[in-house]
Amino acid sequence: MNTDHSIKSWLLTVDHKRIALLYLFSVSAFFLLGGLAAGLVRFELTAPKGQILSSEAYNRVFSAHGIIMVFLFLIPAIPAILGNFALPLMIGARDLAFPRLNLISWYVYMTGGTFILISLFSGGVDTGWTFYTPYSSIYANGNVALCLLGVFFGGFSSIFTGLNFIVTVHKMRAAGMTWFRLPLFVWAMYATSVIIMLGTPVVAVTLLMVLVERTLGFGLFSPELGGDPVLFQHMFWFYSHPAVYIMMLPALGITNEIIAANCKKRIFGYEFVAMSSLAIAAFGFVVWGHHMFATAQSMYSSMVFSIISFLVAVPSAIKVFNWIATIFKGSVELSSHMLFALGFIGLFVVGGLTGLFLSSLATDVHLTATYFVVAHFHYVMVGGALMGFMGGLHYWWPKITGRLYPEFPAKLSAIITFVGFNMTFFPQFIVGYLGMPRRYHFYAPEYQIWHIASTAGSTVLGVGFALPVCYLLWSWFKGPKALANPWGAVGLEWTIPSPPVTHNFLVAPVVTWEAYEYTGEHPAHDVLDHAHDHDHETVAPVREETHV
Ligand code: HEM
Ligand SMILES: [Cu+2]
Repeated sequence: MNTDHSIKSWLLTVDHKRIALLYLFSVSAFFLLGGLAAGLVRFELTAPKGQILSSEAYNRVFSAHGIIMVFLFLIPAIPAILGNFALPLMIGARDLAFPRLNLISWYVYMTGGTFILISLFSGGVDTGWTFYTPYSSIYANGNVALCLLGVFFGGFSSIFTGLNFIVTVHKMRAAGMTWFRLPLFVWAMYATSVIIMLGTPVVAVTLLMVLVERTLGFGLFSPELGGDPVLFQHMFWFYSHPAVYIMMLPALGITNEIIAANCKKRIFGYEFVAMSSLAIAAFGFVVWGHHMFATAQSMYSSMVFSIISFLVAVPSAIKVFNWIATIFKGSVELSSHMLFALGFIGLFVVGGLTGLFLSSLATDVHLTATYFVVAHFHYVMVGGALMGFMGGLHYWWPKITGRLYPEFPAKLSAIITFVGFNMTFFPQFIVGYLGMPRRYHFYAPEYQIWHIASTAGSTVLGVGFALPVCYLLWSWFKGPKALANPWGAVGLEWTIPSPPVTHNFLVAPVVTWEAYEYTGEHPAHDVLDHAHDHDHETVAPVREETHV
C-alpha cells in the first residue's frame, strides 16, 4: 500500500485497500454535501412559513438531501469503504477476486455521482428520492433524466462490488477458513451482496423505464399514457425495501466485530447470528408492500405484507439478544468504537420497534407520509447504518492508516452524536404523530416548537460529525504509529502490520481456530503479546524511521 505515492498510482491502483481509500474520500465528500442540504432543510423549517427558500427550492433541497444520502452515501459507505478494505484481510486473501472490476466500480460510482451532481445544480430535481410516477416521468421540471441516469450508474457500481464480494468469499478464503469460521462481518457482507445482486437490477430497470417514459413518451407508469403508476411503486419498493438492508446488514456485521473485540468473547449464538443475516436478506424481499398500504393495493395483500413485515423483526431481534448475551457478564471495554456500537444498538432498536407501528395496517394509515416515518427511517438508517459505519471506521482506522487517534475526542464524538441524534429525531416522532406531513414546506404554527427542537438537535449532531473529521485528519498525518493489533482483537487482519503491505499476507495464512477464539492459539495473540510490551507507549510515537 505504501510503495508509490504518485497521483497516477492512486488512480490506476487495483489494490483493494487503496480503492477503499478512494471511496472513503469520495463518499465522505458526498456525505458533506448531503449534510449541508440537511442543515438547510432544518434551518428552513424553524419557521412555519419558511426562512429563505421558495417552495420550489425547498423541494429541490430535500430531494437533493435524500438522493445524495441514500444512493451516494448509505448504500456504498460500508461495503465500498470498510468491506473493500477489511473483507479480503479477514478471510486471508491477497485481494478481491476481480481487482480491476473493483477499480472500475469506483469509476462507475464517480460517473454516477457526477451525473447526479450536475443534475442537482442544473435545474435540480424535486421528486424526492423515491421518484414517484407520474410526477417524475411527466410533470416534474428540472433535470430528472440525468439524475435517473446517475442513480442507474450508482446501481451498477454496487452490483460490481457485490459480485466481487460473493466470488471472493467463495473462492479466496485461506486454507482452513471454513464457512462457519468466517467473521460475522464477512457473513453480513455476503448476505448484503446477495441482496445487491438480486435487487439492484430491478431498480436499475425501473429507473430506465421512467427515463424512457420521460424522454420518449412511452406509456409505462403514467395513466395519461396508458401506464400504471402503482406498478412503479411495486418495482421501486421491491428493490428499495431490501435496499434498507443493504444499508443495515453491514452495520450489524460491524457491531459483531466490535462487541467481540471489546468483550474478548465469541459472539453468543454465532451460527444464529450468521444465519439471521441470510434470513433478513430473504425476508427483506417479501415485505415491499408495506410501503403501499395507502394505495389501492388489495386489502388481503396488505394483510399478508403486514404479517411478513412483523416476521422480519425476528432475525433482527435474534442479533440484538445475542449481543446482549455476549456483553452480559463480559468485562466490557468502553472504547470509542464500543460506544458507537452501543449507540448503534439503542438507536436500531428504537428504529426497528417503530417499524412495527408502520407495519400495522391501522396505525400506518394514520402515520404514513408523516414525520413519524421520517423519524423511523432516520433512526434505522442514520442511527443504524451511520453509527455502525462510524464504529467500524474507528475500529479499523489504525489498520487502514497505520496511525492511532486520540480516544478522548473520539468518545466525546460518540456521545455527542448519540445525544444530538435523539434530540434531532425524537421530536419528529411526536410532531408526526400530531399530524405534520413529511415533505411540506409550510405548516401549522403549533408544530413550530417541535421543529425548533429538532433543528437545535441537528446542530449538536453536526458537532458530533465535525469532531471526527478534525481528530481523524490529525491522526492521519500526526498520529502516533499503530502496532499491528492495538485493540488486542483476534482475526486475520490483526496479524499483519498496520497498514498492510500490497498483497496483505507475506505467507498465506492457515486457519486452525474458530472465529473470535480469545483463548490461546490464535496468531493475533503473538502480535498481541508484542503489543502489550508497548502498552504504555502507544500514545508515544513508535516511528518506523527510527529503526533505520
Ligand atoms: C432495518 C432497517 C430498516 C430501514 C433501514 C428502514 C428504512 C425505511 C425507509 C427509508 C422508509 C421510508 C420509505 C418512504 O420514503 O416512504 C421506511 C418506511 C417503512 N418501514 Fe422501515 N426500515 C427498516 C426497518 C423496518 C422494520 C423492521 C419494519 C417493520 C417490521 C419497517 C417497516 C416500515 C414500514 C411499514 C414503512 C412504511 C411507512 C409508510 O410510508 O407508511 N421498517 N423504512
Ligand atoms: Cu420497507
